[in-house]
Amino acid sequence: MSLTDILSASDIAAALRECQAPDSFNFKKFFQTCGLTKKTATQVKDVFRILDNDQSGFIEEEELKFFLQRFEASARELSSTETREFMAAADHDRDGKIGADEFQELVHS
Ligand SMILES: [Ca+2]
Repeated sequence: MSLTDILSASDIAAALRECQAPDSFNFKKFFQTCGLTKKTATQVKDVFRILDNDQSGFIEEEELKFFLQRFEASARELSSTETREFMAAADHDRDGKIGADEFQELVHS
């Protein structure tokens, strides 16, 4: 399965355009523009599994840095500030990584 089985390529492109400038990444806006907020919990978890590059069941801070590149290989890396803010918002149980449930809750929050 690939991201474009769930999200439209044009919505992904629009979401990436919005955060092209350094430190302009806003995860709420990104999830909304790429169409993820309108997807079901199951679909959001499918997206999570695609984003979980090493299939560990979690997205760690190191992986989060390459979040945008999972959507488009030529996208930029997230800055350490963006990565930290994203992690802090998602990591409810404070174990330093994002699980599928945490990701789905963040998308639909
Ligand atoms: Ca966590």
